[in-house]
Amino acid sequence: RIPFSMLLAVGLAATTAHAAAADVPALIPMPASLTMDAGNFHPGKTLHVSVEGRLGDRRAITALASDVLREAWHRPVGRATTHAPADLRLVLAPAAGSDPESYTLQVTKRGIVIRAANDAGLFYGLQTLRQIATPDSDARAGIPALHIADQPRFRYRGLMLDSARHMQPLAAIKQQLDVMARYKFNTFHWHISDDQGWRLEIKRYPKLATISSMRKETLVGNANQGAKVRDGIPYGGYYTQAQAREIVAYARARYIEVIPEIDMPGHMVAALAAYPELACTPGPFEVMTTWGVADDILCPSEQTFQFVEGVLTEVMEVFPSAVIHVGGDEAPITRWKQSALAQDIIKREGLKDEHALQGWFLRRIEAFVRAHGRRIIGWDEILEGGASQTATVMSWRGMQGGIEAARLGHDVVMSPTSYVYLDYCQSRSPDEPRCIGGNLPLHKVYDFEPVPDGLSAEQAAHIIGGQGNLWTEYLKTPQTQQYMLFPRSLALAEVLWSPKGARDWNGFVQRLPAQLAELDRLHVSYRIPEVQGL
Ligand code: TNX
Repeated sequence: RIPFSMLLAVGLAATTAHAAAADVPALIPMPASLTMDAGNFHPGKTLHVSVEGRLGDRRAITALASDVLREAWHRPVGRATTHAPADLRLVLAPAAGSDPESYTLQVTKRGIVIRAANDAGLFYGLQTLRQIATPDSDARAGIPALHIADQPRFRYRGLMLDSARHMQPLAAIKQQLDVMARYKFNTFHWHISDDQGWRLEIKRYPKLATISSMRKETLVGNANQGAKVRDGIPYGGYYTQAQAREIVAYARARYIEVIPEIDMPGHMVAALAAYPELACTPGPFEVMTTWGVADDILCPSEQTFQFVEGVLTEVMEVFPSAVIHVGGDEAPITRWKQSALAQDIIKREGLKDEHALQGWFLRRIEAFVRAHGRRIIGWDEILEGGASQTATVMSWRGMQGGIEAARLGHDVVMSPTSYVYLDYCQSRSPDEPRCIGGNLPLHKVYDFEPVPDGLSAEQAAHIIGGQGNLWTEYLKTPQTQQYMLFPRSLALAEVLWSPKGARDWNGFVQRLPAQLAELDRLHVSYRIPEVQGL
């Protein structure tokens, strides 16, 4: 066999690569290094697993290993003994790699060994093994001998789900987390508040659940385009704190951190509907049934700070994430210009204008969050009013915000509309679910490069990763949401995990069918992409 690394190096013509492809497993994301060796490993009648070293959660890792083997070959799995040597060895070796998510995976005729410095590495090694020893595969064929040494390119590999515009049953969120783990995503950004609905129970502010979570009718049109579609069917719901904790635990068991977002000071109309005293004008307000950018935002009063701090206190109790997302996007200054209270603060604090006031507002919130041992992350607008250096910037209006932020020394997550807005259209076909606009076919997501040219090495190191965003204005069901998510998130998975030099569209397309089959097994919907051979 030809070492796979050689195939990459010489960039063989597609036909030749195809001849070797029979043995090269269809891995997504492609590991940092993969070499094919001679021979195969054949599973015996019973499969034995050994665990060496002090794992953080030995039971969970062992259970996952057994599942992977059992799903692949449907043979009993037991613990290795002196009489029954291990077919799969999981070895925790502190020196195995410096990256906390790295691992090595070796398959020889005698068996499989996964080595890592900690549980996360073993977990990712097992995800890779699952793609090599695919479920329900032919045990007689076995799996090819190979050697993988792998680690992620980026430490932040995220997907955002908007549960505000339309919410999802817990089972659908868990299913998404299952798929994310298989493709080595490690961050789930959960957008749980917006103009069109507030989705988390807050005990201090019970009307967020009773009033802010309910809207009068369906959400169809963009307010800015004057759409008015009335169907009179109420829509609503929220997650209890217990349910949110369930999601956090489910994600954590898959090495995924949940970052909650409470969007402020804009995108707050649903909260204002319940607590109009937080606005600059008397109201009343209604939970919005159109989407877009609303003029009504939080007024920077002491009452507002009390509200936000109360909400964030409960949010931090439920979500243990190191960072809390505080939004910061699309907050028009219209109301603050007209507000005596806002103008007084501007004068008192010697601020330049309303944008500086938004900076002041968010810095105050940030100080609160930091006093609780966490940091904030916000959309790139947070730069406009001046954000403190410990704030991470999520660059969505293109890459420029992220570039500026990296130059200023902020950590940056790149999430530009043009490459990773998964609510954007995948084609112009009338069969598509209704999409927001843009044009974001699979290959464009695959072309996403999170680290732009022109940054120094130190600045580039501030780009900690990237994220795909699924906004759900038009996506009502888990099925249509999955259609938008897959397979585009698989392209993103490879962008965020694999080395830049391993990026290979033709190779990705060849590996994709095996992974679409995996999505089928998981009963996950996806769009069949228009690429040759599918
Ligand atoms: C902009 S991205 C928004 C969202 C919308 C999205 C639609 C961002 C920070 N704000 O409120 O859902 O566009 O693509």
